[in-house]
Amino acid sequence: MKIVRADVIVTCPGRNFVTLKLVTDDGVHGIGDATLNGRELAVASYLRDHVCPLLVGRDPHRIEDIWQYLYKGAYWRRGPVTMSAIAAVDMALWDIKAKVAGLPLYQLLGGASRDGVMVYSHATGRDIPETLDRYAAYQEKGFKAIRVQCGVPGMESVYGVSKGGDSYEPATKGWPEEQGWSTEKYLNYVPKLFEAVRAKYGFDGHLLHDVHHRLTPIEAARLGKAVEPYALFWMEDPVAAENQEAYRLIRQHTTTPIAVGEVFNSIWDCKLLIEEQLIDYIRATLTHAGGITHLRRIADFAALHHVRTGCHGPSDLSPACMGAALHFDLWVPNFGVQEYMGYPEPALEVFPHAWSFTDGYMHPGEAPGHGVDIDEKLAARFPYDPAYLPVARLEDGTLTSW
Ligand code: GCO
Ligand code: MG
Repeated sequence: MKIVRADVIVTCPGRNFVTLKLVTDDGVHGIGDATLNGRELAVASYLRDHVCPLLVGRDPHRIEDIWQYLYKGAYWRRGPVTMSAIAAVDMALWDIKAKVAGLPLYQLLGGASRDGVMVYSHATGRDIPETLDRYAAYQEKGFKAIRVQCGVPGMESVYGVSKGGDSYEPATKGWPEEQGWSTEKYLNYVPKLFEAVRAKYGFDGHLLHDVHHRLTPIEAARLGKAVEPYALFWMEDPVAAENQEAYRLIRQHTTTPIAVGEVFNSIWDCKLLIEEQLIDYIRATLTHAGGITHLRRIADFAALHHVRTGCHGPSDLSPACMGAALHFDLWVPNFGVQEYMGYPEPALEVFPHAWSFTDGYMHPGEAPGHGVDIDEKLAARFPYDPAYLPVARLEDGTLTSW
C-alpha cells in the first residue's frame, strides 16, 4: 500500500481549520487536524511545502517510522508548528490503518477501558448570577463536569467570557484585540464564584476553572489555598509553565489539583511537571503534541506518576482532533476528563462525524477509523478568514500573558 496524494485543506466554517488528507493507492483516505489558532497558514505551508512531498510513495502502515522520519529528519525538533504538522500526518495514518482493519481506532489502541468519555464544557457569564444560570443549563444537558468563568467587576474583559453574553470564542476577526487585566481584581473576586456554585448546586458536579497563565507562583498558591473548601476538580494553567520549577512552590501550599499543558508540544515539555508530580492532569492533546503516537507516550509516562489525562478540546481544534481524541480517551488507562467546547453548526457539517453525547459522556462511535471525515466541496465554500487571539495588558499598559 502506498500514499498517492497528500492535500492540505484550509477552511473557515465558523472558524479556521487546517486539515491534512492522505489518499492511498487502494482508495482509502485518512484525515488529520493541523490547526494552530492564529498561526494556521504557518502549519499549512509546513505541510504543503515540506512534508506532503515526502509522504507520497510511502507505506501508510509504517506510522512509527514516518513519525520518527518527520521528527528526527527535520533536524529542527519540537515547537507548535512542527508538532502540529507531524500530528496531522499521524492522525491521518491511524485513520487509514483503522479503516483498512475495518475497526474503530480505539480497538487498535487496545480497546475500550471505559463505557464513555466524561467531558466538560464551559459555563460562562458576565457576572455570577448569569454564570450560575449557565451552570444549571449544562447540568440539565447531563454534564458531570463543568468549567466556570465569569466577568470581574472593574475589568472590561476577562478570559473565557464573551462581552455580548453569548458563547465564547477566543479568536476575533482582524488583528489581535487588546484586553486589560488586573490580577488583584481577579484574585479578590473569583473565589466568590466557586462559593456561589457550591452554595447553590452542592458538591456533586466536578467544578473546573482556567486561570489561563495569568498568575505568579505565589499568587497561584494563594488562589489554590483560598478555593480548597470548594473542592475544584482542577485549577488550570495557574502560571505560564516555561519555568516548571516554579510549580514546586504552588504544590507546597495547596491541595487544589492542577492541570497544565495545553500549549505543550512534546514529552520533553511535560517531563519535570510529571516526574516531580507537580501537576495532577496533563492537558496536552493530539494536534499540538505530535498525534496519537506521541500522546500515548506522554500518557504512559504520566501514569507512572499518578497524573491523569485532561485533553485540551476547544473549538479551535478541529472536529477531526475531537474524534481522534475520543478514541484515545476511551482507551487510555489513566484518563481524567476531556474538554468539549462544541462547534459552530457549519463546522459540524463540513466534518461529518461518528461521535455521540449521552448524559455527560461522549463516545467516538463504531465507524472504522477515527470516525471524522471532511466534505471538501462544502469546505471550499468557507475560505480562510484571518482571526487572532487577543493580547492582554495590565492597567498601566504593560503587556502580560493572555
Ligand atoms: C481552554 C483553552 C482555550 C485557549 C484556546 C487558544 O482551556 O480551552 O485555554 O480557550 O485559550 O484554545 O487557542
Ligand atoms: Mg485552557
